[in-house]
Amino acid sequence: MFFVPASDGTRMRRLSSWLGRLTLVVLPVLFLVGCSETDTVSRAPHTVVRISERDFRILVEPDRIPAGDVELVVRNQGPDTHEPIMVRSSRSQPPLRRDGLTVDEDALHEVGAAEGVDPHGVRRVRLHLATGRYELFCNMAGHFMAGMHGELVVD
Ligand SMILES: [Cu+2]
Repeated sequence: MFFVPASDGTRMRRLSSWLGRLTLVVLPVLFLVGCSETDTVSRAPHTVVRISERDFRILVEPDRIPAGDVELVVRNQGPDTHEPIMVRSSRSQPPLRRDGLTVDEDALHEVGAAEGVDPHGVRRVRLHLATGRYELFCNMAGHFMAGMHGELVVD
């Protein structure tokens, strides 16, 4: 019969607790490295626009940029999944679908989208934007009405 002496069990517990602590230290470091790397992913000349999503608003920074190549860095900081869509801005309020909860994207001039950005997820969308006004909104049911929209002006 084989049995593990008590001291080995203790050693294993100590090892696993040490590994647990190491994971706690290493993971945030990897996360930070990952973030800083993703912010400098491409060296091609383009304007980076940070789009931060929370429940329920969208922050666009900067909200005024020159025309040309653009990289939208969409960061979901809320607990819900979001689906930001960028359209050419019109003077009127975007039309709603029959459900009354989502915007009728098909009736708009969509220029880009990041579908289903999970909580704490980051999505990058490369676009070439001409001069004009663009509207960003989340088209998950009810999110637009709850305030998830923002504007980007391209000069
Ligand atoms: Cu949303």
